[in-house]
Amino acid sequence: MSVLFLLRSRVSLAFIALGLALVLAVACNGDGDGDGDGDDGGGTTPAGGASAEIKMLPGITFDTDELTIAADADVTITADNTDGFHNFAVYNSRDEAEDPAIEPIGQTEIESAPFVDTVTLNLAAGEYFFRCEVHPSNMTGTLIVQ
Ligand SMILES: [Cu+2]
Repeated sequence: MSVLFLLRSRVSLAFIALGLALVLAVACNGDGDGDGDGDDGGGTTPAGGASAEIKMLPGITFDTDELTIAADADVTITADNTDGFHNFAVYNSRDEAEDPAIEPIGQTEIESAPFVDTVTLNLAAGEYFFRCEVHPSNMTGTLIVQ
């Protein structure tokens, strides 16, 4: 009788452990998806959607040099400055960015970390250029609109 009871409580414990493992697995998956979105250039459907995020990290760098967003839709890009003095500015091309007479299509405020700002764009499909206005040679990338 007591052996059976012990056995049962072991089984219950096993179920609880299994449940915890499942919860952990789901949590880890969530993280993985978040990372994949930025990297794989729109392979996953939610990525090329109505929002995107870029981070400014220690070392005068963005967390990615390639962002993918949806074409012909209002897309809000969040620039999360975690370190230093930066902004996020989008131009039609690198050439236009290097022409001091041409203003960016859109940009976030130049501000010291910690600072989060957004810029909303509505662009035709194509490849655009982004950079930090404070560090135009270190922090650059391609905005893919598709
Ligand atoms: Cu910068």
